[in-house]
Order: sequence, then C-alpha cells, then structure tokens
Amino acid sequence: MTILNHAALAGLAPARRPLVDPRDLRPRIVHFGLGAFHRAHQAVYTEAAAARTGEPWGIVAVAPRSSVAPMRAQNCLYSVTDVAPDAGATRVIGAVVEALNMRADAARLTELLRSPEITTVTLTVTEKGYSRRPDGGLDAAAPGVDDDLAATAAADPDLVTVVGRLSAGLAARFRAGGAPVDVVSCDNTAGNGAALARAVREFVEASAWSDRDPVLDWLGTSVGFPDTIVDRIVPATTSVDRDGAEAALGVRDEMAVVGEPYRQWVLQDAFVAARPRWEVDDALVVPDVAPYQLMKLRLLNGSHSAMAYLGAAAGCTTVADVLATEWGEPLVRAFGAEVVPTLPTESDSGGGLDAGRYVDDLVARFRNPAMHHLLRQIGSDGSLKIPERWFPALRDLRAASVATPVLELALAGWVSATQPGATHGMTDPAAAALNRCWTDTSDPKALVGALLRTVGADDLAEQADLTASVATRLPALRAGQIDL
Ligand code: CS2
Repeated sequence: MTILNHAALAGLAPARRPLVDPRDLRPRIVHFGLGAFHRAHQAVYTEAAAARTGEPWGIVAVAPRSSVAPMRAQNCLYSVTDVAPDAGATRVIGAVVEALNMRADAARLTELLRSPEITTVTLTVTEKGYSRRPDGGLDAAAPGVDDDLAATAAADPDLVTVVGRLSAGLAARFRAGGAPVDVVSCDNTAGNGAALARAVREFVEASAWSDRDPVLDWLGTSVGFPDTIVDRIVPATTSVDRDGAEAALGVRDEMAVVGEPYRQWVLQDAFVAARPRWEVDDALVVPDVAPYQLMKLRLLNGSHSAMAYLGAAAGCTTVADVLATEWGEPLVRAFGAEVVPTLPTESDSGGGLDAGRYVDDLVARFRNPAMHHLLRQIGSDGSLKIPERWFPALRDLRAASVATPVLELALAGWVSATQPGATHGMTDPAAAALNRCWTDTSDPKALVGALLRTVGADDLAEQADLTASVATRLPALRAGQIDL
C-alpha cells in the first residue's frame, strides 16, 4: 500500500494537496506536543500563513513522550478532515518539517532553540504538561520535576518534563547570544502565557545553573509569553477516521486527524520576535485575550466537562449522544445561563463577544453527529480541568449569593466519576488520591469535601451548604438520572 510522503504528493488530487510544499519551508517554529490538536489547529494556521505570505515558516514538532517514527515515515505529512454533518473534506497539511523526540533528540532540540532562526515556540502539552500546583506555582513534587531540577547540575542533562526541557533550551539560547523569542502556550488555562512564564521562571530559579540570575533577567526582557486561546474540537482519531482519510486521499495516512469545521485562535498582541502572520487565516490578535479566554474556558470547556461526567452517569459515550438525550441541550443552555453572568460583558470586550450567540453555536457544534468525541477523553484529567473550568465561576457566583444548581449538579457528576471502579474509562493523574477519599469516609458530604481538597479547592470544601447540596444529588446520578 502506498503511504503518504513527499513522493506521494504529486499523485494527490489538487484539492487534497498542502497549500505549501514543505520542502520549501525552513525550521522557524519549535512546537512541544505532537498530538492531534496541534496538527489540526496551529499547524493549519501556520501553513496558511506561510502559503499566503511566502515566508518559509516550518514547524519542528517535538513529542515529549510518544514515538515520532510514524510521523517521520510520512516525511511529517498528514491529513486533516473537516467533519461536517453532511460531508467531510480531507486535505494534507505541509507545515511540519521535522519531528523530534524530546529526550532522544535533545541535542537537536537544543541546537534549534539556540538558533536565532527559531523565533517562536508553541506548546500543546495539556494541563498536565505545566507541572503546576493548584496555586499556579511550579510543583517541585510533580513527576519528574525534582529529578529534572537535580539534573541541571549536569552539563548535558536528560530532562523528562516539558518545563525542564523548555527552560534548559531557553537558558542555552541566552548563552548563545539570546536572540528574542516568543513562547506561546496553546493549552486551556486562563492566563496561559503568564502561567507558563511563572513555571519556567521558577524552574530556572530552583536550577543549579550558576547564571540563573542573568537568565531570569533575559527572560524578563527578551522572551514573550503571550496569552492565547485556541479552539477546535478534535476527537482522538479512530481507525474508521484513518480508513476514511485513505479513501479520500488514495494513500495510507497513519497520522490522519479529524476536527470540526470551526476553529478559532486569539492571541495577545505581546510578541517580541518575528512570527507567522496567522491573521491571514483569521486568527485574532488583540490587546487582551481574557474576555475570549474566560468565555471559552467557562462555557465551552465548562459545559464539555459537565456533559462528560453527567453523560457518563447516564450511560452515554459521546458528546453527540448527550445532545441526543432530552436533557442534553437544556443542560448546555442552563449551564450557559448560570455561568454567563460571571463573564466580562460585551462592552468590556469591545463589543466583539456575544455570550448568547456563543451558547447557540455551542449547541450546534456539540450536536454535530459526524463527530465521535468520546466523553472519556473530555472527562480524563478532571482534577486539573475542573479547577480551571468550573471553580472560578462557582466562587464568583457564591460570593454574590447567586444559586448555582447546574454547577453543583456537574460537580456531583464529577464526584460520581471519581468512584473507584467506575467503568467509564476516564484517567486522572490524581486518581490514587481521589480513590483514597472514597475509602477514607462513607459520609457523602465529607467525601465531597475531601475530593474538593484533593484538587486544591479547600475554600469550597469548607462551604457546608455546597458539599451538602452536591452530596444530595449523588443517589439520582447513581441511578443514571439527570435532574436539571
Ligand atoms: C475538551 C477540549 O478534552 C477536553 O477537555 O474540553 O479538548 C475541547 O475539545 C477543546 O478545548 C476545544 O477547543
């Protein structure tokens, strides 16, 4: 069977070919996180920017853990299929020019990060990849962080965390002349640029590098950490999706990704170095991304997580399954109605954001029956996601004495999903600690409080009316009943 690679490009139908020939691009961007989301989002914008400006923006994609062999076997080519309810469209993307394994290819990665030719570093490493404590600081006890910090005493350390490797790469860049560079977090965290900057600074401060003070000064003056918000629903690729891509292309593509037609990228206008003109593909560059960020995190991601846990309790498998129940759309709308008052108003955001329309669009996006978006995927890593997606709104509303029945129902869904032996297949880095809460107490209110403490929400755990209200919802959920 013919596989997708450079040699296969000429044989593709013109509409399936990349907008650029990757052989004309140069390594200009380093990206950490070679997952489906990057391939269906930033790489697509970057390809369009390179094609329309003629600037040779090629991406070197770095996999923190997974194998890069399948990507290399295809000369880093892969296809994206836009999945619309009526039809799909498949096209090969040519933006990625090199794939590296973060540990095995550390020398090449350092060489690139030292080079002034690289002016942009982007990241999609999920909430886990930032190794942060609930208060936002670097978690020196997170897996790998202490070892990485100790390893900075060596000349050529083998670093396993993204924050460690990125910090070491930036320090090497400083020592090589310190050309300005922007480091762009594309993960779902409020204030993601500042959050990443803090993790990097704290890693450098705690490192054994004798030049850590000048490195810190340089980080402050020559490294941009713009905030961004990224959006595109990209389910994990299935074998059916790969077969569909093969049927469309006429060649085999093991790295195929599928995504909804919608995509959005909003970037803070705080870059210090050259970057692709992503605006030519409708990215928004604005002075302050916070209104966009809060709207997306609290409404899209917030209702996604609510659907994941409540849907799992009701025996659903995908987001589209939830929207096909009688409570699915009402849940998304009620969740929106509860949370919208915590968002900046339209005038705060220059009039560009309309929360009511946003919720209408979400219902349509979630309903897309051609998308097989597993609740299991969304519900995983809840201990890191819900503090970002639900708790800020919950705190704001409770502080204003506003009732929060939908957030409490969602929280009860999460509590149910943490039960040891739950069969929905969700995983969580805090699973052991969450499991312990169930064995330590049989009192439902105490259980809710203990789980909240485990995810860093001691303040919410103290609120007896909240833990009681969440606890009273558990029996109905156990019976698979969603009472809005
Ligand atoms: C989802 C997100 O898996 C999840 O937790 O909520 O990946 C979501 O699909 C994206 O943020 C959409 O832009």
